[in-house]
Amino acid sequence: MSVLIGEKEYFKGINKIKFEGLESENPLAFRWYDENKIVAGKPMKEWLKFAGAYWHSFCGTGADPFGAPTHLFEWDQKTDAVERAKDKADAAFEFFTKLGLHYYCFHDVDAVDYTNDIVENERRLAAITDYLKKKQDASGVQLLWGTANLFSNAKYMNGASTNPDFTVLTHAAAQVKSAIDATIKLGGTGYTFWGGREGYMSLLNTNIKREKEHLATFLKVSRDYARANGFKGSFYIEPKPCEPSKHQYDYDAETVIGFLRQFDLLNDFKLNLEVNHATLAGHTMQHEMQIAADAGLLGSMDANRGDMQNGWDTDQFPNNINELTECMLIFIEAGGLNPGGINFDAKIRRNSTDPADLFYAHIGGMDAFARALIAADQILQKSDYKKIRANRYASYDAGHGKNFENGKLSLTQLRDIAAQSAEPEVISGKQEFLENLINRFI
Ligand code: XLS
Ligand code: NI
Ligand code: NI
Repeated sequence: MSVLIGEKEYFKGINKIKFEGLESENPLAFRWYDENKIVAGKPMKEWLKFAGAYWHSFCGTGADPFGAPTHLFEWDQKTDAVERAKDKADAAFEFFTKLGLHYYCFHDVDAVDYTNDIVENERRLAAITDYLKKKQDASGVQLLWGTANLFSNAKYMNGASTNPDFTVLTHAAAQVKSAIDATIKLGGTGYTFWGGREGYMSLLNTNIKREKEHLATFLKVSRDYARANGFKGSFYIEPKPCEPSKHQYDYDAETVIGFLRQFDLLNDFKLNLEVNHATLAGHTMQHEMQIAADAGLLGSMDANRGDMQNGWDTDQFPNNINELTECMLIFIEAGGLNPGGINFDAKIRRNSTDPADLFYAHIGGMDAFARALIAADQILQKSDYKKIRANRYASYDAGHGKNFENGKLSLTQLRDIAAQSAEPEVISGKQEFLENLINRFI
């Protein structure tokens, strides 16, 4: 991938980031992520389809409820919205190509600023996607997934497709329709629904049953529209338990799978799991990934990490190799993400204000994933990890255990087997042994 610089160079002094290996002391080089290195039968770049998130990296100004913007973007200057958006696209593609990211993700309003005029928004999105298409063709960078922001505008304060006011739902539909058009036009491999406002703040004013039915019908018409217009990719639901809603309907992987099953959406929808959302739901990311993988719904991933002391979505860059190695065990055993990738839904801190900080953040995240992928592959190949897990269930592999698994034993028969057998042995779960394996291979 060659570097694509637009009219102006935004990240001056930073060249193409290269793999330099463990000996390198260059902070602007990869030490582990070697995109063509073969791991478990595939090049790293195929396992780890990293994507840049437009919203955090090119729109997030660092403003917080207590303070003003600290990231003052040079590409955010022009008065005409589409011209301003083109500068932003230039900056984004310069960044993607210098870093070697093969994918990106965006919300409609990240690509170009929206107004409250639907027709004007459609015009703007069509214009900027013409430009993005050219940038994609010139660089080879692809759209991992598109989405519509149905949470920032004031009209969504009571929800988008779960809003008690039907008019708001229609406005959400207008946005989703254009965002799907944009995704199809740009060859996106997925389309994501994250419902930050699809939930409630108070049960006192909420009819959950009707709201969830509206959400399901909304997803169905969106799917039907996309399929009728040639979209072959996957739809994703991105679970999150809360924030900004007190309770979000797409709480966690299990909840979403139940919802998809209830409303017969399992054929078209998979999960886009996010690390910090898993921890907010009181789970590990490993848990969420295993639940999704077991259901055949491990679609895509939003990579980030939370803060151990803060109870919100801090969206920090991933750097926990132990956690990632455990995730990669599930990931490799599931055959990777299908058809998604690893979107850095993470933001540099408000006081990380050097242009290079965005590079350090992504390099660190990519290296952490690469190191975890290698470690997990070694664990699977060279250790007793798989054997120990399989052996724990050996009593179901033959005899009565097997008959039970096949549904051939009644409760009374199970009782009789118990009465004839000795007291169960004490069998170790070997947790610490397994934890040590992870550290040994990192
Ligand atoms: C917010 C979500 C959001 C989605 C895309 O917490 O992670 O960024 O990924 O709408
Ligand atoms: Ni996300
Ligand atoms: Ni998030």
